[in-house]
Amino acid sequence: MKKLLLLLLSSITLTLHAQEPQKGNFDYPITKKTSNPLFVEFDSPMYGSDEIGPLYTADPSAHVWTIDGKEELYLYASHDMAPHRGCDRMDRYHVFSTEDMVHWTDHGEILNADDVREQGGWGIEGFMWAPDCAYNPADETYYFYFPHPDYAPDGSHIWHIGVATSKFPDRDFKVVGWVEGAPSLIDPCVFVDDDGQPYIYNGGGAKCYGGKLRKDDWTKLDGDMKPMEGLVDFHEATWIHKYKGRYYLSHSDNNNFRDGNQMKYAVSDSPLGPWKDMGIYMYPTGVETNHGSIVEFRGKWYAFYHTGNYSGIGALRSVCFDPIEHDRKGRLQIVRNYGNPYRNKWPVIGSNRKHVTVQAEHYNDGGYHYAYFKHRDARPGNAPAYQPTDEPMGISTANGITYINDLTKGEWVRYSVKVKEAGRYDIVCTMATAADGTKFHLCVNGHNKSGEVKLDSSGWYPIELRGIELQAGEQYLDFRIDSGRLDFDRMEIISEHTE
Ligand code: FUB
Repeated sequence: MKKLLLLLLSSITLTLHAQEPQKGNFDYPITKKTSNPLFVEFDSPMYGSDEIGPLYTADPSAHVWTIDGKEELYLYASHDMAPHRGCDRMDRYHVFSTEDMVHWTDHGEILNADDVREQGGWGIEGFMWAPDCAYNPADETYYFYFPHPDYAPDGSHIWHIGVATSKFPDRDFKVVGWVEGAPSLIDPCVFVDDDGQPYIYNGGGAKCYGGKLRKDDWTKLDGDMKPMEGLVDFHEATWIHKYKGRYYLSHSDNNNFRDGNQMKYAVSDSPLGPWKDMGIYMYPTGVETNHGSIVEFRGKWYAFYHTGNYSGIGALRSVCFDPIEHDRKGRLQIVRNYGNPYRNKWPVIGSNRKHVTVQAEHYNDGGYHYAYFKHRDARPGNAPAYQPTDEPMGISTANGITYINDLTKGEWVRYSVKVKEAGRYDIVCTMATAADGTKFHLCVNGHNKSGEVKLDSSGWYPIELRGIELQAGEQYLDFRIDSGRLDFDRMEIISEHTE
């Protein structure tokens, strides 16, 4: 996201002349059954036009509010607009709620960049990035915090943490100003401790700050915000939750410059640190950014995040969630958003199993988003480049060979394996292509381990991926297609030093 911040500074004049955002003409609230990736069944106006497309959401901030005696999960999200221009057309926020994690209500737009200019007299077009919301029982008011750029007195641009308030969690938010004194950084998070003390955090580009809000005025700091100490490889997307009396600060790491952000966390006995780094709780999901929130709802813990697993595009993201667990020592377990092996049987490699064959059609169970990504034709009038289908992968049999046919650009397919011994393995894939310039890469637990692999002849032939490093334990292998068309028959995983 650092790249985007730099881009923002250089492209600001362009964005000022962008077209007026469309508000859409929908009759909210709208309730639908939806599953990962969430909310794409809801319609959204596209940026600067009257066309309708899927609703893309990012940066989920999940809270459980008790309303009329009933617990409901509310989700505040930013809104990726199609057609995208990086993240700079994100000019509005939607709020969603659910009682059962299956049926979700879209309450519609709660604030946009125009509102900030009209009601607050500040701000520029677009750039309504990752928000958060907090409820103050003392004044029965919801406080919505949003990062948004404005002009500094010297004409440069700075980020404010804007505040809008309402008596309702899902409507009537009015801009009341910004948090004076907060550093010019993105991604606010407000955590309210059990004693009612609100804390505010923000951060980006490797800096994370935290401080107290005034108990009697949740729009103002109580003292200065200070750098959070002890975090390792912090990028952005701060989120705080409390578990068994300890504070957990989760955030994205800087792996966006390689394969995509991983989600990490650190713990402390105090809401403002110092923090002890505890490592990763989610692997990269195939797009540059990730942004999470962790929340308990009706006795279960959930990790919210976003992926590009609907559009195939990193700037047209969709919010997702999966269960997350703390182990007996309070350590967060890796979120299982990668399916399970075919028929729940892990191919085992290493130790006395030096050579394992996995048939391509035996990809992970769990379906689309967890185990594969496949396109279908775009809906009419609805321009995004890719749209997935939840049909299984295309399987063909010819000349006694059963294989996955015709994997195309952006598609991927996943295989979980169990590795007995960490080490380097050769992975020999039997593949074919009918198109020039067919390329793919292999990711292990979301990390590109093969670099670009090119297929340069037709007919079945072995592609040797030499010395792929595998850690011990469960690992998942994604074959991600970068261009062309690829048929995939099988892979053999071979311990490097034994064959
Ligand atoms: O969505 C815009 C920005 O991308 C957010 O503020 C970051 O957390 C990253 O998700």
